[in-house]
Amino acid sequence: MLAFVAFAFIVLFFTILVLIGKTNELSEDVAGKGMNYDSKSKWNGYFLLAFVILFFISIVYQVKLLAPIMIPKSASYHGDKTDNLFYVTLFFMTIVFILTQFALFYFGYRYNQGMNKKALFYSHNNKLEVIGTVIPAIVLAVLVVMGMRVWFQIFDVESRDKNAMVIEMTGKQFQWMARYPGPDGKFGHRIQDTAHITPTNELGIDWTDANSHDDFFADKLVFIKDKPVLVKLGALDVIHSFYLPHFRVKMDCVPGIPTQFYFTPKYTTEEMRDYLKDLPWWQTINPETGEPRWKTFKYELACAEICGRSHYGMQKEVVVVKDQAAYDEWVKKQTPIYVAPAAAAPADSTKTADGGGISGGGKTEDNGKKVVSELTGGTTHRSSK
Ligand SMILES: [Cu+2]
Repeated sequence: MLAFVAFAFIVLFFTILVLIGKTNELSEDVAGKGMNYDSKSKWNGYFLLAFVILFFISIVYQVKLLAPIMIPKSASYHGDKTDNLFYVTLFFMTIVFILTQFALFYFGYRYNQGMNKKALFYSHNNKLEVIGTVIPAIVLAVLVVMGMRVWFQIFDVESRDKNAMVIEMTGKQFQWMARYPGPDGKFGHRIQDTAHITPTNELGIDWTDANSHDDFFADKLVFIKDKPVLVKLGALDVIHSFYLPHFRVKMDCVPGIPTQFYFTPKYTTEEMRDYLKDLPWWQTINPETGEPRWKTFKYELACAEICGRSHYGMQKEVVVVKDQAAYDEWVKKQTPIYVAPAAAAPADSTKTADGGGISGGGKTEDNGKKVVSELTGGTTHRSSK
């Protein structure tokens, strides 16, 4: 409310200023004095100069104010490289921004209109053209080459660690289905046809594939420090975007087009909290929890594609643990999808006609196999894992 009143006040203030100016002009006209262009354009020039100076001061102020609450340092290895790229780009763009914006307003001041001034006709200057073309071309070429190098390093399939931990993320309106391969490290196949994709098996997991029996859905993402992660991405309805801001990871999830992202976490959640503990803003109390902000810091997964009404709700907590043992401990506590069916169905649900209950109520493997083969008539369309 206060913001609205303040905004209304500012609008009113400037409207009154403009009206006073107009009235002034009209009264001068009526008095037969004619327009005093020289003085008016001189004042316009002063205002332009004042504006650009205030504008720069406000930018410095905002950076000082907001920089401490910006996202902290990168929590992944490749993230350091993309951050570095960002800062190099920002450096060049800041120079260009200051020069061009200052020139824009300064010229308005310096060459304001005057009754006795004569405009300079200046059609061409080869030297200026060359400088204005070559310098930006060199700077942009350097930025593009740097960007491509980093891009190829991040997406270099060949040099990937074959032992990377693989998880499968599927976005749907409005939640993430985070499938882990379970202790065996292998995902069960998915059969993407109408018989297998059911309300309780939205991914079409093939229960006849024994690898699927220990796959589980996680309510938060757990990674291991220094262990590479390959995230396989998909979507069931519209485009979503897998975004781990702290890890500088972002990739779209497109229905029908598999995408992926490969990265390595660098700091555990605890280590990141330890780091934030020394930063002033993170020491302030979070009114929601009554504790210092660093204490409740969490890595976060968000959807970065506006995918519908509850887009903002597509979040998950991300935890980085220190070693394999801590991870295994967490895996042990998870319930396989095969045993506990998708969230929609209660744990003791019985078998249903659509086969969705195969995974419910501890059905035996044989039972599952039988139903699946009945449903598919023996033909299966296997998707990639
Ligand atoms: Cu989404």
